[in-house]
Amino acid sequence: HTPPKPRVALLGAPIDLGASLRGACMGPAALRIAGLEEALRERGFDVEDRGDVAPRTPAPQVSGRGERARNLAEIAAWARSLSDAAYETMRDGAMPVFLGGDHSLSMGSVNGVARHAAEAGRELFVLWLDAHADFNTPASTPSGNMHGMSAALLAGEEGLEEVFGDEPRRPIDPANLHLFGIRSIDRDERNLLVARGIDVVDMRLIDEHGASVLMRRVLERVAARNGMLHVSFDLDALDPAIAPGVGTDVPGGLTYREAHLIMEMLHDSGLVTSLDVVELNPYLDERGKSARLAVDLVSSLFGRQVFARGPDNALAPALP
Ligand code: B3U
Ligand code: MN
Ligand code: MN
Repeated sequence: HTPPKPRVALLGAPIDLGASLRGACMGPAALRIAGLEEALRERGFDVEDRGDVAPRTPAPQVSGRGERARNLAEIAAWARSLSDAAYETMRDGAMPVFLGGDHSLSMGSVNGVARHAAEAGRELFVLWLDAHADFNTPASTPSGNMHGMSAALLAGEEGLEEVFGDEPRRPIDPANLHLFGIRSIDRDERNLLVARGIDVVDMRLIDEHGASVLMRRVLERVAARNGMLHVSFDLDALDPAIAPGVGTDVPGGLTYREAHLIMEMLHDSGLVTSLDVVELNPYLDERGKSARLAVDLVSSLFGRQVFARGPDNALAPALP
């Protein structure tokens, strides 16, 4: 008999008030039009598109921080409903894939995943693929944009208590946050990253050592601790030449080949239990190029490959 197909739930989060430029609210629609659901079905998954998550009504007691945390009440309304959606999806045994939307959505998605992991007695790890560290707080931010604060909130930094208010907030262990692909950090943000000892794999490290060595280092750590792995994939981690459809592009990003390798290694690890695909801005894209690449990369993460790899994949194939 055949084992049951793994279940994947697609959840749209059309949110763009966390960014400076509008347009990422069209991201979920573009990912759907680019064929995400069909691509996953082709990989043998039981895919359910749950449509877009509805945000809560913004709570009046969320006072807002003006220019220090722009649109705080709206972001909080999204974070609370996304947290519940992530938690409930995982509790019901499906793998949630969040379609963004700007990166502030991960405040909700990862918080919900962390709630589930805690209940299941499993340790949660987060791989944050991004050009930016997203480790600002209202005190450090130069822009007030909340998509630049999501990793900080998730790692338990202060100043964003109003996002969840009295609702369950479950920070992740800062030692389990792995930033990857980074090449743009603000001054005070850098100081905070250093003070907290966050693992930052910047492009210099990737250039010197290669993406595979640095990925294996993370994957081995997660596997050794029987962890769950959430991947938060900001498309601006990719080089803007291959993914122009993002609001804050930074040159010198991951190449097409590096990005696919990362996704293939994630698949082979068998460790990924939830995913965000964020910051796709179709208003800035070029004829669907970034949306299609995103779907391609997610296909790799879900197992599409040219040739199956064995468990000894860390070694180059032996010659006779
Ligand atoms: N670090 C800057 C820029 C930024 C962060 N995330 C994105 N842009 N996408 C900030 O505004 O916090
Ligand atoms: Mn980001
Ligand atoms: Mn980014």
